Amino acid sequence: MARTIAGVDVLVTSPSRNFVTLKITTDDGVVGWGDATLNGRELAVAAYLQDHLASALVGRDADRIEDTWQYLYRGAYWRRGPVTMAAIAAVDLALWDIKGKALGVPVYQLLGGAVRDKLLCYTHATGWDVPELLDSVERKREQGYRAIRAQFGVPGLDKVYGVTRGGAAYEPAGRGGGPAEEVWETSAYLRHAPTVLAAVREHVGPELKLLHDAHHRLNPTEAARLARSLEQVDLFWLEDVIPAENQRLLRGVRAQTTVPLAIGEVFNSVWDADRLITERLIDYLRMAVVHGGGISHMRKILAFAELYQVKAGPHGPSDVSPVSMSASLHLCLATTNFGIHEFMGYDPLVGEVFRSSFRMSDGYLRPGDEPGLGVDVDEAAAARFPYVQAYLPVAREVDGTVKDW
Ligand code: CS2
Ligand code: MG
Repeated sequence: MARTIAGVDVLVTSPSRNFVTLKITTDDGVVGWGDATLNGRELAVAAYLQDHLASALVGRDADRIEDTWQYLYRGAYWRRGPVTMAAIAAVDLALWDIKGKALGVPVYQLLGGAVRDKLLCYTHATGWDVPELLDSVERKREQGYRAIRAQFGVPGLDKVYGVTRGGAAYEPAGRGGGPAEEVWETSAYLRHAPTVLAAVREHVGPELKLLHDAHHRLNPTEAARLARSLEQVDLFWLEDVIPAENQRLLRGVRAQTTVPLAIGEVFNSVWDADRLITERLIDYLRMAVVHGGGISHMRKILAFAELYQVKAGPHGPSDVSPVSMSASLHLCLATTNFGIHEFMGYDPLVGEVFRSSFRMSDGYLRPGDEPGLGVDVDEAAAARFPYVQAYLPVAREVDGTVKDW
């Protein structure tokens, strides 16, 4: 007797920041949770789910995860894109959660079982100047992190991606009102970055894994110049050196440097990365299960990437909810070509809504072992935090030209 989908509900909640969560309930009362959070465009995905998918899902066989994925992807006619793939991901994660709960096993066991005991993770250190950045790095080292991303201020600019002042936590989406605008100057950044990152490496010694995110801002020539200037810093990876739409442009950067390259957090299907993988233009693929169509699509992409020795380096900022964070950990625990997982941590308010069993200790993440994905959502608590319109910033060059943020 098939277990069928009886209820599909979308929760939009904002405990310190917005999250969109899908709740699927089966006819025998099993509840599965999926994440549909797309930072700055949350309501678009919520509408896609509640206005276009919910009614088509009710009555479907909840065990048919792959069939449902194909039904939502190929059956939509209009394919791919962050909104569509986040909506499909939410359904996919919820169905994997249901299957694990119904069978009494954690989802990683359904994916072939663990291939490792723990998952190396990295977190964010931020500082406007070198002393502040080094303080932030030290605080993260004291928490046990073995890998740390360093982001820093740029002389002459008053706002920079990933950087706060006074050690405050960084949340990119500004709440209320429209998108904030930030001025960016690549030449100032290129002059400054090598000095700061060399100072960090000098301070921490050779062991600590250091990462840096260029956040889509450079052209291939600038990216090659930056990478070459960082060769001696021994980065674990240099992230998003160029906007990723034109994958072929990375060939020039790859040919100029041996610094490991990571790209993909804005990707949402295998077609965004196929050339980067088959030409091995990247070392790490940054796609998150919530933005990459869920576990069902991501596990195929990572199996494909394994053939080219490209490893998973999943996106894991504050805007990837604990539901997809947990799903990603289950997937990565069962994935051989895993490299490192981003883990920014969450505001304490998030824990009032999402009760998750994954843990970070001594620089490694571990998912829980209870059936399903290991996250419970407190709907009453979620209702206490209504949606607050929030936008990611828009960047402009000094002359006013819009720039990749
Ligand atoms: C960043 C993110 O974590 C990262 O690597 O690129 O902070 C990104 O800016 C946000 O997830 C956008 O919502
Ligand atoms: Mg990034």
